[in-house]
Amino acid sequence: MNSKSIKVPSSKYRLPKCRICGDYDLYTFLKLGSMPIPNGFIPQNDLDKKEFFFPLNVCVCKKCFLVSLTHVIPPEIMFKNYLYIPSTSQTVLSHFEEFSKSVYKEYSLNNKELVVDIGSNDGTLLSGFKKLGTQILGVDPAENIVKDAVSRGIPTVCEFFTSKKTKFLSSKYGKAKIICGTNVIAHIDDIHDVFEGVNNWLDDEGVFIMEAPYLMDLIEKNEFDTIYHEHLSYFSIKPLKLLFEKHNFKIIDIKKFPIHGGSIRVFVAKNNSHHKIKENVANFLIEEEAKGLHEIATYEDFALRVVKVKKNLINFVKKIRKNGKTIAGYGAAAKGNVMLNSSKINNSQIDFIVDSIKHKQGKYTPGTHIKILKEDALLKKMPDYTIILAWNFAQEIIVKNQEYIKRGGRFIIPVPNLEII
Ligand code: JHZ
Repeated sequence: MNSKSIKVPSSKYRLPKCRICGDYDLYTFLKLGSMPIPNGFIPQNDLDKKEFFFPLNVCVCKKCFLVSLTHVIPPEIMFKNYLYIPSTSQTVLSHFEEFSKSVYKEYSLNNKELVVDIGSNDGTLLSGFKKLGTQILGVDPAENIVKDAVSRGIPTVCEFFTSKKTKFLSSKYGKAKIICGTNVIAHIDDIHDVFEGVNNWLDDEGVFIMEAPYLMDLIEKNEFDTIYHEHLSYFSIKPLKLLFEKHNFKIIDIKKFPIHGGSIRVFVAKNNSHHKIKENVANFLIEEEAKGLHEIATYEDFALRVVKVKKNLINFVKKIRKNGKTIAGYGAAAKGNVMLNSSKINNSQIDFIVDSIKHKQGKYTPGTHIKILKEDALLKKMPDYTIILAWNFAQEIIVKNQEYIKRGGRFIIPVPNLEII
């Protein structure tokens, strides 16, 4: 923090009760400190403007075991002008291609049926369904990104998804056979309203499909930096099942994917629909219980490991800077900003970060003010070490940067435990 930093008091934006079951017994197990919103990249001209720092703590509900942030920053602050774009990563493109193809096949979709995507971003997922021939419609509040999506031929309504709006959308566009929500349900505070909306819009035999990072992976692999202001909830199956039951839905299937450090794809249908519940749904619940996701001690142990991971990175950075070596970052990911801010590593230790997203290039990272450059800066500047802040794409990044390694550059992966490649 510096003289331009404004710390938002902890009394503001507090989560009053569990978002799913409404219980008040919330146990805060990890405090990452105050930091700016993680996608709040700063243009050079704004560097001397005020920067707001919001608390970043995480708690678990002792009744239903939903993990949530203790504070809820208004969505207008985070999502109206958004800089996260999935289509820049080959890993994400392949993942979404598999998504559309497998869903199209499994639910025997046809060219009359409508697929809706909540938080459709630049339309990457919907473009797969479009190619397969279904009707498509995106709903997303980010004005800058919706413009891009529409110009690429992805019809998109620029709105937050609310139950009130779904009544109108459903009558205008017809019932949806599939409604998707990938990496978006965790971003919404009033999830009960979302499922009221899904109920309004979804065909009686339709399927809602959500995808989100899985709490089990987050805990087991020390992925603490995926905890940030945008992600209000960290899902496991037990609280999700309760949420869906409250809205007369049933979970019919769950699949696991390695994307974003480990994600679950949860398939949900109306209680009265013909869809049968697959056996694996019960297995998820059994495994969560067995692995301690319903015990406070599991969360306390995780918090202790987080302290270790941060300490290892801080000590490593100090040591190599002391030896006169240079360090860069790879991927100005939101999670990277959590890693840097919570470890208090800034532009005095990291010289620059490279990133493939055009909108991020030339800007500075929130809180730590490290300049973001194009990916080709890595070979031009040849830093001795490069921390892969977008560690979820480490494989893709290492494969395409063999020349950097050949010339003596070394990659660092900070989680689950610091690793030098
Ligand atoms: P990436 C996002 O988090 C945002 P973030 C969101 N809140 C969410 O829920 C999670 O994903 C799941 C760059 N990069 O995707 C691009 C390269 O430069 O991990 C991105 O800026 N070169 C919706 O922001 C960043 O890394 C490459 O070759 O943590 C990755 O960000 C590749 C592959 C990526 O998301």
